[in-house]
Formats: sequence, structure tokens, C-alpha cells
Amino acid sequence: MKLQEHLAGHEPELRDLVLKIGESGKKIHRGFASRQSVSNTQNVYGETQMALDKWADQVLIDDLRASGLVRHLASEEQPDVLEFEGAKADYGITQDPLDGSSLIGVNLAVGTIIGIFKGSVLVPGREMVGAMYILYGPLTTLTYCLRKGVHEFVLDDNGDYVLQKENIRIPDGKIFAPGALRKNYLFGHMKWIEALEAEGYKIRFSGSFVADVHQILHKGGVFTYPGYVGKEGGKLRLLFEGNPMGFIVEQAGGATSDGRMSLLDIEPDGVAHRVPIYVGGKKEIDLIHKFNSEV
Ligand code: AFP
Repeated sequence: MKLQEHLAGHEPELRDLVLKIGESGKKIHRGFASRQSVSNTQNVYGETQMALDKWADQVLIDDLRASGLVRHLASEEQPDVLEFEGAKADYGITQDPLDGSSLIGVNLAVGTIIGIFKGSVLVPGREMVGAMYILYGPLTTLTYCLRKGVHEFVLDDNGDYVLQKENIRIPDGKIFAPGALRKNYLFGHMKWIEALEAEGYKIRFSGSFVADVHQILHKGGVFTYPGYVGKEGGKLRLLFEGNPMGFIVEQAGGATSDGRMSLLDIEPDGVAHRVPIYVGGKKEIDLIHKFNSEV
């Protein structure tokens, strides 16, 4: 079944929005071979941007503006929320155009992460109407959730997204993807990591959040980029990384946390809001809450 058929039961504007983003994903997929150079400009977080980031960002901005479906757009690569005057619908989008972009040079999987809101994007993630990501790996896959299950499609040779897995549920698993340096772990987090290790959890951390969470969604376990000594507020972004991927994992039967509460209940203080991130199985998230409540 093709993506457009699968979306048939949804409100037409929402369906068109997902399809538009899927089309932008195809352009980005095709752009990798020709656009590998590195530029020396920095994004609003002071990180060096690759040309591909900026290009992918512009592809999405142009396509979403042209769609007439989006009024507010926040991008990881832009300092402010963009507003598109004259849009016929009122959707708000958050986008991380190429998460894991430092891995492009070594040909590892990277992805586009999208959050979909009705209206403002500066509200808790719980208010999202949907989220999706496109993963550019050996295959290009599109995973979407509009509050009716989590579904995965693969881009085929004809340029169609074809259903690969419907109603994905996160299984039990023993993988953990721990970001940050161990020497800087906070006390509760260290106890939690030691507990996972004692249970035989295996490390799988690639440096691409979207790829690492995708693996957890399929194999179980937990991803974390915690707060740590010197950066207690965490490194990853609530709007662009934590919320959309967290929404998908929660809808697939998993859980999210900043170490104490669901990511989806956090009130963002702006587009650049960073947060400690735990995303994965309920069991693992309950366990970090237990260790943190003892601190
Ligand atoms: P880039 O998009 O700049 O490559 O950052 C990727 C990321 O935000 C996230 O995808 C990774 O999990 C995390 O950073 C990796 O960070 P470290 O390099 O500190 O491990």
C-alpha cells in the first residue's frame, strides 16, 4: 500500500501536509550524492553547519511555504519561528532538517524530524497532532504518526513510499544508546546506567539521534542524552528532537522523560530549549525516575 492510500482516513489538509513533507524528503534523499561539501558558517547554537543542512532546511521551508498549509515554522537551523502570511491552513511545524549531519561525511544514517501542531509550536509536545521522520540509511524510510498508530514506509525504485510496517509497537529489548561522557554523569543517571549494564544491555550509539531512536523503536531498550556536569540542562533540543521522536515512541507504547517527567509535558521556553532526554521502553523510563527520586 502506498503512503497516500494509507493516509486516506485523515483530514485532507493533514494528509496533504504529510505527503508534501514526504516529497521534500525525496528531494533531500536525491541531494546527498551531489551536495557533500562543508561550509564554515555556524547555526544559532554555534555549531558548524554542513552545506547539506542549510540546503535541506531551505528545501523544507520553500515546500512548506508553497503548500499554503503551514502558518508557523520553527527550524533547528533558524533563530526564530517563521510565519507564512496568507496560509490557508493553520498548521505549525518544527523541523530538524538533517539530524546527525556530522555523520554525512562518513556515510552513516541521518534523518529529517518533523513535529506537527495545529497553531503555535511553542506549546508542550502533548499538543502535537502528529510527528514523522524520514531516515536516510541503506533505505530511505518514512515513519509517521497522526495519533492512529505508528507506521513505516520505504521509498521504492519508482519513487513511492510503500508500507513496510503498520502499527509499530516498541518491543522489550536490551539496547541502550547513552550520549555524553561517563565521567560527567550525574549521580542518578550513573546508578541507572550501572543497573542497565548489570542487566546485560548492549551499547548502540551512532551519533544520529533519529537513527538511534529508530533502532530502539524496532528493537526495544532506551536512548538517552542526559543532563551532565557542566550541562545539567542537556544538549538535545526539545522542539526539534525530543518532542517529535518522543511523541512517536509514546504512541508506539513507549515512554519519554527528562529524568523526572514526560518530555511531552514540558512547556518550551523558546525555540532553543534544550533538555535531558530519555526515550524508550516504559520499564527503562520508570527505572530512571526511581533512581532520580532517590537523589
Ligand atoms: P548533529 O546534527 O550536529 O550531527 O548533532 C546530532 C545530535 O544532535 C544528535 O543527533 C546526536 O544524538 C547527538 O547530537 C550526538 O552528540 P555527541 O556528538 O555529543 O555524541
